Amino acid sequence: MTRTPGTTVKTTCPYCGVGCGVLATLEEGGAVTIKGDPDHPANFGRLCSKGSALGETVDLDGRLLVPEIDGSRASWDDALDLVAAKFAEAIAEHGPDSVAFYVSGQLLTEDYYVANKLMKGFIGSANIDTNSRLCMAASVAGHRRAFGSDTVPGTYEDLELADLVVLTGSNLAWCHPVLYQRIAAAKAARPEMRIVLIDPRRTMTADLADLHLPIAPDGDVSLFLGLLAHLADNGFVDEAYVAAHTSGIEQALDVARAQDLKDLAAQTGLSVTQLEQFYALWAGAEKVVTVYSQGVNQSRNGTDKVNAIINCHLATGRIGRPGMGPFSVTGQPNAMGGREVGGLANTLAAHMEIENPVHRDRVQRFWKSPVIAQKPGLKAVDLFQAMGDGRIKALWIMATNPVDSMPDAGAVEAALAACPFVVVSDIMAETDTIRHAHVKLPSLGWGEKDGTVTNSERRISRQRAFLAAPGEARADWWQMAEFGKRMGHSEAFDFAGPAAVMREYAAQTAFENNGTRDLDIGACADMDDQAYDDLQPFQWPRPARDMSISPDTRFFANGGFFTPDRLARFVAVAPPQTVPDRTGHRFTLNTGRIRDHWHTMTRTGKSARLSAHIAEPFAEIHPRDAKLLNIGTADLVRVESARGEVVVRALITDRQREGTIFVPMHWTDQWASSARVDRLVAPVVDPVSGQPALKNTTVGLSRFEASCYGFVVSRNKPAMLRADYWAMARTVAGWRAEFALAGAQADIRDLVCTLLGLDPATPLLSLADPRSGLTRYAAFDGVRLVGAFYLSDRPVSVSRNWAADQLEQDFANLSSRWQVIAGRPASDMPDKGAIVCACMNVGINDIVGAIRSGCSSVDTVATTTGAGTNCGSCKAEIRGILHEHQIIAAE
Ligand SMILES: Nc1nc2c(c(=O)[nH]1)N[C@H]1C(S)=C(S)[C@@H](COP(=O)(O)OP(=O)(O)OC[C@H]3O[C@@H](n4cnc5c(=O)[nH]c(N)nc54)[C@H](O)[C@@H]3O)O[C@H]1N2
Ligand SMILES: Nc1nc2c(c(=O)[nH]1)N[C@H]1C(S)=C(S)[C@@H](COP(=O)(O)OP(=O)(O)OC[C@H]3O[C@@H](n4cnc5c(=O)[nH]c(N)nc54)[C@H](O)[C@@H]3O)O[C@H]1N2
Ligand code: SF4
Ligand SMILES: [Mo]
Repeated sequence: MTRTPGTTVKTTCPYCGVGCGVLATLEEGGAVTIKGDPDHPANFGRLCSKGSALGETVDLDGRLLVPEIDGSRASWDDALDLVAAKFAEAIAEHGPDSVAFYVSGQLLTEDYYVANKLMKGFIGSANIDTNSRLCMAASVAGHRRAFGSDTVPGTYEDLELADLVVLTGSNLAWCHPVLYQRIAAAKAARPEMRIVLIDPRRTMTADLADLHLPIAPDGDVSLFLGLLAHLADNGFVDEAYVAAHTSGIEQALDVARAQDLKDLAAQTGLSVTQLEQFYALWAGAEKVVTVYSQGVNQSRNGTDKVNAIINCHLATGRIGRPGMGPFSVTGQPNAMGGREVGGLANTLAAHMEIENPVHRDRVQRFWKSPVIAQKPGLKAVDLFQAMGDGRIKALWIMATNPVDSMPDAGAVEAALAACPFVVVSDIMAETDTIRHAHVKLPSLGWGEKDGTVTNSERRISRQRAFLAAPGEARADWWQMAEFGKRMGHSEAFDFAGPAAVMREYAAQTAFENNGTRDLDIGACADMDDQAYDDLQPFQWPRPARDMSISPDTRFFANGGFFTPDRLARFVAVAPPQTVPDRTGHRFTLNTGRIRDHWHTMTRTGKSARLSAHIAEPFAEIHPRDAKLLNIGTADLVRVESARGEVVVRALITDRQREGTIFVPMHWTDQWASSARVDRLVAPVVDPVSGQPALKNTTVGLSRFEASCYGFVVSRNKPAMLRADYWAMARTVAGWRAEFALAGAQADIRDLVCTLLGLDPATPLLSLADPRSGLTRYAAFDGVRLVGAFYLSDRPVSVSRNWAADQLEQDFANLSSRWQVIAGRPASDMPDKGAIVCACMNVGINDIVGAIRSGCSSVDTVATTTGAGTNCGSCKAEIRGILHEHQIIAAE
């Protein structure tokens, strides 16, 4: 549904699993204004930098707007007929397991439901897997082992009510910023609240922590085993709870007690004192929540890590009561919804199990389907390996970019290139994945589509359209349903709209449930289209027999687990075996996220504001490691494994653990020459969940020997192919790019014109400074700067944001043009430096200036500069800058 300009629509942010409510207004003239929804119980009006910048990412630049077959425009009918014919052909010749869907936690529940129903109930294979395999599979498996169901027991309120919040493998400040802010506000109101961060890196989240444990990679199982033994040995076990509601504590304790503190210190890389401090804090706080994310899940023993944590909560009965519980925070906006409908290859539908014949029969009867998948399908890593072996003949990828995000990404790309038939549904015309598609299908994006998502606390919210469908783009559920009809299942896929899909799905959650399954939203099964449109955010369960919002939205305070005997299981997990490394490489590569970009940057890369915080791929390296390898500040480095290499900027920082490096996952071939970090990552998976170990790969590190380094700002998109290294980012009025050449310098004038997209005869202003080795060029068109180019034999020291701002200036005054090639502002034009606050465009130099003029707290810096006054995501960094400068001032 499209709204008239000026009306405000309540919808949900399409980024992280916090699931913030958003007020979106389409203004006259087409601009979109975004505000936090004060009534939404996830965020109460707050938004982070990414949510605040949503309005800058909904333009049609770069969008895929018409279906294509083999690169040529096609009608929807022709495209879908071809997809159906190719899938049918593969199934007829090679059986249902020769086809597959690879989908995404960024689909809406309605999209996901239709895709899952089609594959498992009508094609008869379970070869539907999702990027949630890379994200939540270990949590799902850990929950199911312990609880008998994939249940997140707690709510966000618990994070505020807790006396101790433990964050392990989670960079909440950058990845779930609104939850981080809720905890920060709770701690400000109750300073006695304690926060522990467990992460090999000292991330921005450490800003809030009373204790940071810089754990050795994958030391988590040992850490929590030690905690379990400590709890048992010091009288903290809740004997009544354990006896009434659990089984298996003895076996779990036997393993836990097998190590003493010295062993644990060796396994975790922490000191005995740090261990004791943590154990005492945990034991002493009745109200404790343990929040975990990818440092736990993305590991070769991810499921064991999850169970090691859950064991401690079960032993103390600290689960399902206000302020207590293990809390897996989900990454994607609908990671939960996808799990609920059963979108993983090893689950069935509505929290039913594929291995269970009763469940299979029930699901088949509900769907009235001709077949039902009899066994789990291929999990993501196995799926792409099977494709590499030629076993998958047709694949449909929807809302994910596996060429960038899967481990062993080079092999994934090769498998896709060799697959006989690939369909990709995306919103963007150019991604590293879609270039391998035989059929490209244009999807509706955020703001254009209608449906529901479930956030980390089981809260279902509506995403609502407020923009017209562009071009011929269509909803993902519609694409799947039309395909289903063409496969001969007209009745089963005859949905009038997303509300109809939701009604059917809600009825399935209630079907023969009667309290035997945790997930029941039967109350939504009879809702009409208007009620669907008006749906307010609510937490499940919401069974039909109870239409009011359930007063108790937590699980398991009084047991009632979903195992056959209704008891929770302790899992006797053991520390991982150390794997001998024979590669000769000596660094552990850790990967993850930065504050202002989302995954493969297809949306956040459009926003100049979000690109200003960190504009280039980088490797965080500890100063001692850098020194040993002769790597200096702003040098380029090569990171390599047996599978490939990346070239990125060195960021030398003692926040990094020695012997480890951190490279973000975001940069793709669309944004940099060679920064797809998953090309390096080995396809090692956790044996229980099949989730890949994306945070622990052995790599080599060396200085990238460049003969010269350059920086450009340009109105045109720079043509970087001639550089050996490059990375580019959007600015308000154009582009900025870093580059380097490895060999002899080419004809520089020619290089400048090629990079800036200028006619070779364009007059250029130039300046060469033999002493600094810096050569600069600038080109003007009338009073406007078209581009500026800086080249040096060392990393170029030019104020990046200042240079980018010059693209917006008026250069009627000829002498001002020289400042551009001088590469520095005139004294009356302050240089902001690197942008810290993306919302208010405040740079580090503004903040340092404010500190020098007497500001001594985050609040006074905020009042003086405006930094941190909108979304607040940068407050931790401001505190860091304050801290550094106060130390300097004190020295
Ligand atoms: N800004 C931003 N926010 C996002 C996203 C985004 O792309 N950008 N993506 C969303 C998604 S899909 C997800 S899944 C979440 C992920 O959210 P997080 O899991 O918080 O983010 P990551 O950066 O992947 O990893 C978290 C931390 O795990 C640490 N770690 C690595 N190895 C270990 C270990 O062995 N033990 C422990 N304890 N810690 C370890 C890393 O150093 C890292 O700081 O973020 C969501 N939010
Ligand atoms: N090394 C390393 N690798 C990782 C991780 C890591 O920490 N380290 N994290 C992993 C995790 S947790 C995750 S979740 C994945 C994420 O990895 P991906 O899912 O591959 O990344 P995205 O960029 O979110 O891809 C979403 C795609 O869907 C498109 N899109 C957006 N909206 C829509 C829509 O409405 N419909 C359709 N059809 N398409 C749409 C986007 O343009 C984009 O191409 O990466 C994983 N890979
Ligand atoms: S925390 Fe930020 S990215 Fe996550 S849902 Fe809220 S506004 Fe969106
Ligand atoms: Mo994720």
